[in-house]
Amino acid sequence: MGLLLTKLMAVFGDKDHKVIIVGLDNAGKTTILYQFLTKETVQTSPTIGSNVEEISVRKTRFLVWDIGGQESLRATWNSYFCNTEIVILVVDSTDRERLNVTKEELHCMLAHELAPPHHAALPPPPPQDLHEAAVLVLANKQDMKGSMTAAEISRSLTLGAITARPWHVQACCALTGEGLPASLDWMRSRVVAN
Ligand code: G3D
Repeated sequence: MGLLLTKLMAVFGDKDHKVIIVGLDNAGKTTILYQFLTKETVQTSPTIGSNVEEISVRKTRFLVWDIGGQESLRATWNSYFCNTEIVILVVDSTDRERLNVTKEELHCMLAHELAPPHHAALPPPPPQDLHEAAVLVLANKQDMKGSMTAAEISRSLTLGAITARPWHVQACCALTGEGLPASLDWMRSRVVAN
């Protein structure tokens, strides 16, 4: 009964689902978030803060946190992990040189564990790591000549090694929005499935 109720609540939009967007600087994170917000099929709410936006996809609401990708900010990524259901990793598909850095950041992030303080008399606190988060990799800038395919990026990031959580790679172009509706559909299907 509880599971059924949870699924119904996801379908009918009773809950916000937390999403974080990560990726190296210049990958296209901000452009993608802007595209999500301007798609006709997506209803939006006014900006909540400078880096968090609410996106509603057929009554499923996502709170999307755009986290800066510069090297100095990457150390702060883990402070956003708590309760995250989906991690969107944006990759500049033309940036072959830094794909290895992206790979390291991704696997380091997924391995991150933070044991919150727990008192025996209290119920256990929610997990603070990305234990239950699904991963969506956006192979962005597909419009550019020589860009790597989604399959190449998947291989280079060794996504096949991720076995404990759902993941998906989507080719896209943030400038035209191509590939983004399919991404939102996948995100929705993940949270409804849970
Ligand atoms: P970030 O938020 O990850 O740092 P931005 O990245 O969204 O600021 O994008 C960085 C640059 O890449 C921007 O160019 C943006 O227009 C461009 N860009 C983003 N997505 C695409 C895409 O799909 N195709 C192409 N060709 N360019 C893209 P500027 O020139 O403003 O720095």
